[in-house]
Amino acid sequence: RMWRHSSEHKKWNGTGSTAHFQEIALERCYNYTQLVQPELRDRDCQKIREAFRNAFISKDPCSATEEDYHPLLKLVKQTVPCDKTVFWSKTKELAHQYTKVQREMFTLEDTLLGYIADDLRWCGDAGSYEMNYQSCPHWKKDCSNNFVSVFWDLLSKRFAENACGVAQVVLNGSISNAFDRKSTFGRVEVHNLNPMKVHTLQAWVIHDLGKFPSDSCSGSSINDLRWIVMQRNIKFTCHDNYSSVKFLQCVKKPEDSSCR
Ligand code: DN4
Repeated sequence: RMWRHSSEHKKWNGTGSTAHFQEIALERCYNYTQLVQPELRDRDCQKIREAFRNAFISKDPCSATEEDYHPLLKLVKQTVPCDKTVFWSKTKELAHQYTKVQREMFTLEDTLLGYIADDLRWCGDAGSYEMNYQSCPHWKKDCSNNFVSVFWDLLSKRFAENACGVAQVVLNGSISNAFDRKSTFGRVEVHNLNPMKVHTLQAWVIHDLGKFPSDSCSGSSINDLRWIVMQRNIKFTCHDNYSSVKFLQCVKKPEDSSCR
C-alpha cells in the first residue's frame, strides 16, 4: 500500500475545521451587520474575518490563549442592552427559539461573534498557513486550551461581564442536573456576572415535552446555583416551565398532552 499524504493522517481526535470556514464566517458577518442588527452596519467584515483567521492560523492548535483573540474582540465590540441577556445550558435550541421570537433578547449566539462562530470548528497548524480540515483537538481527549474552547470561554466571560439589570438563564429540567458547575454557564458565566450591574438572575427550568422531569427549581443542583448566586450578592429567582417558553415547545409539538 502506498504511503499516503501526511494530511490524510488524522492528528487529533476532534472534527476538523468546517469546510468553507472563511466564506461562512464572511457571509454570516454580512448577514448579521447588514440585516440582523443594522446598527452594526459600519463593521468591517473583511477585517473581522482576517482577524479571526489570524487568531489561530500558523499556531499550535493546543496553545491557544485569550490574547490570541484580543485583536478580534477589539474590532467587534458590541453591547447588549440591560435586561436582555439570556444564558443557557443544555437548552441551546430552545433558548435560540425563544430569542428568535423575543427579537430584542440576546443569547451569546445573537451577538455578532457568537453568530459568526455558532456550530463552526476551526484550527490550524504550527508551520502552515492552511486550516486543518482533517481534524482539530478534541477539548476532552486532546487539550482544553484549543482555539475553539478558548474562544467560547472568552466570549462567554465577556458576555457575562457585560450583562446588566436582570439576566436570564434557560436550564434543562429533563436531565439529572439542570445546573452543572462544569458547564460553561456554571464554570464561566455565573462567576463573571458583575454584582454592581446585575441585580437578579432569573432561572427558567424547562422540561422537554413528553419527558419525565428529572430536575426542578427545588432540586439540589438549582440549590447549588442559588447558593453561588446569592453568595455573589445577586438576587436569584427560579421558575419551573416558564409559560412563554412552554408555548414555543407546544408550537413544535401541539399534540403533546401538556399542550392542551
Ligand atoms: P452545554 O449545553 O453544556 O454546552 C454547549 C456546547 O458547548 C456543547 O456543544 C458543548 O460540547 C460545548 N462546550 C462546553 N464546554 C466546552 C469547552 N470547554 N470546549 C469546547 N466546547 C465546549 O452548555 P454550557 O453551559 O457549557 O454552554 C452554554 C453557555 O455558554 C451559554 O450561555 C453560551 O452563552 C455559552 N457558550 C455557547 C457555545 C455555543 O454556542 C459554546 C460554549 C459556550 P459537548 O459537551 O457537547 O462536547 O456553541
